[in-house]
Amino acid sequence: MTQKEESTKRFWEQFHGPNMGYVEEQYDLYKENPESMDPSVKEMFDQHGAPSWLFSKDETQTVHSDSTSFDVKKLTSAMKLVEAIRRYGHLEADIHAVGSEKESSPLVALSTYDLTEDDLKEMPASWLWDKAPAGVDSGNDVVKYLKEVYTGKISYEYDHVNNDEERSWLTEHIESGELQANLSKEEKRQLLDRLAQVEGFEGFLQKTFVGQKRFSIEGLEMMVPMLDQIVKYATNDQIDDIMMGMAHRGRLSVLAHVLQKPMDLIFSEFNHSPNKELVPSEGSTGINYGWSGDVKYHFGATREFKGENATSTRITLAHNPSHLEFVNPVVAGFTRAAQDNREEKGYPKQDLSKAFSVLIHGDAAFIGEGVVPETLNLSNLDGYKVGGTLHIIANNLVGYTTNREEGRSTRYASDLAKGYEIPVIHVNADDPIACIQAINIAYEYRDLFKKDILIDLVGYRRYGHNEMDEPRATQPLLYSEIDQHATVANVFANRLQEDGTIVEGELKMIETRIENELQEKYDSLQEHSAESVEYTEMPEELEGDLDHFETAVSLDKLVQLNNDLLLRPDDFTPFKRLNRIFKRRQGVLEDGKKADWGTGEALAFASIVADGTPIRLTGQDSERGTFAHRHLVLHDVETGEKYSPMHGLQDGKASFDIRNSPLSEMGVLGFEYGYSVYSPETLVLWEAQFGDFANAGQVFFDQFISAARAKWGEKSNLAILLPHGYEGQGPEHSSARLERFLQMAAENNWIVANVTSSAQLFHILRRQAALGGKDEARPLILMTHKSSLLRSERLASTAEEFTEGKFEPIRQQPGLKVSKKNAKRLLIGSGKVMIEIEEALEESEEKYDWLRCLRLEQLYPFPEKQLVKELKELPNLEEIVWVQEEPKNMGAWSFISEYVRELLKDGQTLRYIGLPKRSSPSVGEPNVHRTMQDQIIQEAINRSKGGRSK
Ligand SMILES: Cc1ncc(C[n+]2csc(CCOP(=O)(O)OP(=O)(O)O)c2C)c(N)n1
Repeated sequence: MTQKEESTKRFWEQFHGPNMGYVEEQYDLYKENPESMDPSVKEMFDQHGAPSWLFSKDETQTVHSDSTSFDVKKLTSAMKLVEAIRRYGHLEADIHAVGSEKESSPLVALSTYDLTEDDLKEMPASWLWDKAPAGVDSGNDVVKYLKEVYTGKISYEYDHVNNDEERSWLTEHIESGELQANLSKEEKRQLLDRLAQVEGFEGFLQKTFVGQKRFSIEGLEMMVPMLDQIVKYATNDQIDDIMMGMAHRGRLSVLAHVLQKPMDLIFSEFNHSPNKELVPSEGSTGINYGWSGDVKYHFGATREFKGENATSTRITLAHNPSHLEFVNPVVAGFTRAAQDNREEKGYPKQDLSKAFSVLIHGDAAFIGEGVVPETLNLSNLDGYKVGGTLHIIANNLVGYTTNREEGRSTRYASDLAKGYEIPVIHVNADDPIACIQAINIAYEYRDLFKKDILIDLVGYRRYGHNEMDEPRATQPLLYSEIDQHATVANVFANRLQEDGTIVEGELKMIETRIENELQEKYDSLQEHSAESVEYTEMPEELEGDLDHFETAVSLDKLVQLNNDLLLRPDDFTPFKRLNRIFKRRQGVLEDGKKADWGTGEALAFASIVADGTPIRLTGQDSERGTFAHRHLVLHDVETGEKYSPMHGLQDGKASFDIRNSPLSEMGVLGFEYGYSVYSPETLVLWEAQFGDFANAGQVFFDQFISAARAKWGEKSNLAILLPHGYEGQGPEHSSARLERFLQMAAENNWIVANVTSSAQLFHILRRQAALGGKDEARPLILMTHKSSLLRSERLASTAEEFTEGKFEPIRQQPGLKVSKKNAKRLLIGSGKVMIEIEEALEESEEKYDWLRCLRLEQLYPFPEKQLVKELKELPNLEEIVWVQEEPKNMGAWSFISEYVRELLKDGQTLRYIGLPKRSSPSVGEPNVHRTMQDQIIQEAINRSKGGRSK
């Protein structure tokens, strides 16, 4: 009999009389529906199987008539208690260095289960825990042991994890102590030294740069050795990339110690800091990486580390705006980009082992900011997953001056993670060894299950929100405690002294050495470099126009691509009604057959991929397209299998990744931005369902997409597709808020366009792909069309427009024969309204030789050169009229009028035709819209001046 069989036999032998009946009843229940029963009883059967007497010949169990007939209720109570310790032990854990006393919870009290220590002592340990380690003999030992595991300075929450394998792994590795940090004496001394370095660095900055903000790490110093440990494991595992994101707190220390940013560079940034009174809330002005620069707490860095084997691991700390947590999806995008191999056609091949991400959060920000759950929700989706992120909450108990009770409705800052089945480890930042243990478990779990895990590192904040803030005004009691509290290096040194690792005074010596080293570095900096921060100019490459990009494609190639797009795998059964759409695409560009918007877009994508440039396109319902114009993922009606025609291109030389995104703007937009930065050779596109929903991700436009190049030198050629156009569909679904993108347009930071033909779409997308990786790269904000207009002949283009042309920032209004000499009015507009004007001109009987009409297809950079050329050719022009369907305070009017006014000659006027100023962008009644739109159009093409032009 094996040891296990022996133990099982002994276990069942304890039941007698009525207890046996009770157990049998429970076993029947277990067989029927194990999930419905009390987990502790379920565990009993999981562990010991069926009661042995059920299979015994002698139905009346005779064995083991020990004098104590065991009470089954006590046993199940003890099992419940054991289970409760695993589940609720964290409620009694000693995870607070300051600010909270160790609590006790009735959920893990013996009395709650009607048990005494004596009851527990009577039970062999194996009844309650078959993996009880040596020395854990009785039930009482089990309870004591598990209380040490779950209610000490480190504690765990994983009951919300539903996967059985993960749960078992966690239980086993947490309880066996296998992943404990068994540090040698030398390792303990190194750890102490590291903590002293962190404290020494912060202390040196404090005394050398008096009054400057640094958002000190003090109170959470263990963050640095924890990150060291991650780097050590990752380099040994030959991981190519660790992508990190973090906010201001402790960032300088992480840069200095983990990314090894040279101290003298850090010191020089402090030295160059201008007037301290004028600095913004998160620090003083720092060195420039872009041309406008940023405060020093926002810059990232990259560093290469050599592992034990010859390979190296690169750590990238992402640049970060003040907006807390918004860097999270950007880092996820970096990571995914580093994992995807895009070199072959089809979907990219993801290798999860190539990179992983580490995110450090603030305790107030993690639970408070909506971008956090939006990013967590990406973690298990095929299009977005990155094989698990290791999260650390840098929990200093306070958010600026706001206490925990004011900042969250939950017990822990980490509670949000539980909804995503992310295991949580709480650890006391004053216990360095427990902190390393937390990393050991988190690293192994993420590595094995490729899922997120979170460490709630609970410490404190030695100073105020920054070093200029007085926290005693708002947190007097907490700070009177913190003022008395020894630093973690001192706490740890005492412990090491007690266990004989170091001798008295050793920490002092380490501290003196570190201070001398820092002073030496600082002195040599003062002697050798007195250079001042130079004003950096915008790079020249951004100044030129983009006319030199050749984007035309030969007819042969386009015809072949179009034919390939219509191919299906042999055994593929398509949805019949789609055939109509695809039939329309057959033979386009041949025999004078024009290509509509959807075809133009598909040909752009296909030709880009055939050129060897990968594409990633995501957005809500983007596979089909919200307006059903795209259909780049097809579904076999019999098998449900998916097939993308883009993957069947004979000439496909790179991947085409297309994904329906979850219902998120912030998370997804940030992710795609990150992807585009890290993979500059890829054309990444994000599509809003309707353009106005993009404002749910506004922070990414303001803080990253428009400004990252100027602030941090971060390049992206991300393309944003924003359906825009007025049809009376209501205040939403109409306007992509073009005006906002134009307001933010400066220094050639991005391209803003609204194009009116499929060929223009083709060329601008191809140009955007060509920009990738170049110094001229910049994002594209493209207003796109909606609904029926997408299928309109008026957007369709001829073969020549694809094979000969290139993108035209200004287009002549099609179908208008103009006499340059007679032209009195130059009508300029952009987007859908110009297509409606085209219709109106066609319908009208008037001869419009007095009207010159231009479509502004690229609003920014404003094509001034081309417009000046036009104006020169119109000698008798009296007025320039800007027409738009948006209200006057929206759309492009304010932006355009500034440019155009400059170009007016004596006697010429500039006039506005469009809706008056409005607070809400559009009406909700199509008929009302139609009436107003007709008025605008008639006024624009009616010779008489005046009317509704205010
Ligand atoms: C989106 C956003 N809202 C508000 C702020 C202003 N702010 C800066 S730090 C801070 C408190 C953050 O607390 P916590 O997340 O706990 O991090 P800590 O500063 O305590 O490390 C606030 C409100 C910000 N930077 N970003």
